[in-house]
Amino acid sequence: MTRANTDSGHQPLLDFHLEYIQFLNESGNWVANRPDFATDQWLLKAYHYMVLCRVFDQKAVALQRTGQLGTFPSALGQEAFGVAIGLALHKDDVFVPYYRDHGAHLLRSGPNAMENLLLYWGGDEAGSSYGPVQDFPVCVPIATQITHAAGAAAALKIKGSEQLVMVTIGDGGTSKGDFFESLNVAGVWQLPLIVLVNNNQYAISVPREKQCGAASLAQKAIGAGVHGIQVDGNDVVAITQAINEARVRVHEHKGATLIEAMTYRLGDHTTADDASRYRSQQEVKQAWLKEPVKRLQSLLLDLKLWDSEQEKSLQESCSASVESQVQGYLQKPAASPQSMFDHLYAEWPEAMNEQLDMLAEKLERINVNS
Ligand SMILES: Cc1ncc(C[n+]2csc(CCOP(=O)(O)OP(=O)(O)O)c2C)c(N)n1
Repeated sequence: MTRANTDSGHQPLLDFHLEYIQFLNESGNWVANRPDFATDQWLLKAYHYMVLCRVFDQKAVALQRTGQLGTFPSALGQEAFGVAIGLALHKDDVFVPYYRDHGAHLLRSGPNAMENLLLYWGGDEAGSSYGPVQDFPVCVPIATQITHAAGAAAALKIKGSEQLVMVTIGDGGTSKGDFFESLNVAGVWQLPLIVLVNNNQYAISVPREKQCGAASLAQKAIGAGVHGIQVDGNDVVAITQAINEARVRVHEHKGATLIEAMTYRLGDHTTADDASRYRSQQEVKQAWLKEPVKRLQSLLLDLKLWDSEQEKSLQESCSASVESQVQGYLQKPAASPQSMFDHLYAEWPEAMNEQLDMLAEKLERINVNS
């Protein structure tokens, strides 16, 4: 019988620690050495796209409110999250997004990114056809995208490719089996995968502390044998640094990284939600003090890279480019219901004909009754 050599008989089995990354505090001051990638030009580009994301977001919500768009999930307050992805990903990486990554699409999905996003959220599957061909479409079913991402990462590894996969997921998504299964396989197979969690503190009305009893979501990595880290998700520099470090780990064949980005969802969950029913105004007011756009603007002002004239002209140019893409979207004829099948398969499986027939029958019934 083995006896522990401590009085209580208890010895530590393993020790773990988790790091937290922050470069810019709430006031936009450096709290760590400015990393090399964060040049003046890089900071200005990040700010430009974060402002564009916010202007686009506001317009998309207005379109929904006036009956010109379907349900829309605002990214208000999470602009640094999406924009950091867009800035940090390389062209040949595989991006597997969830549904709140507008900032990433603006940078990654070509000049018609906003028009395509609006088409998608307007119910036209053609809007899913954008950006680098290896990227996956927006995923609304919670956490299913992470199984696809793990599969894609496994395929790349088997092929001996140097490419990596980045998948995004919400805090709520990390409570699902799909998440644990994918992370588990990522650990066992040392997959070239970066899992970026947008911990915006709510899964619709369920606050973070009612979703998971652990002190952080990053520590879920430990159980899977994957590297885990938490970052300030309102700090575009910190998220980018974490993604860059995760890329190095992949290249050094150290496998996957789970990054938990601490954000806050300043808007409703979607346009079908009313967040004032489950959280206080005071809480939201506090969260506005940490928001990412103002934080980066404060830094730019401090660095004398920005002034009120530049702000005015940026706001005007963002509004103009959003407006022109909105016109492109509004002028497209509405897609037929049958078109939802158009972008599903490279080769049409015969078994799907039954569903096509069911839809045709349904449409005929609607037409007869109207
Ligand atoms: C499989 C599945 N179950 C339920 C839903 C309904 N649903 C839509 S969003 C959501 C909450 C997701 O919260 P979280 O993962 O934290 O992401 P967030 O929306 O906050 O960015 C749920 C349950 C869904 N889309 N898919």
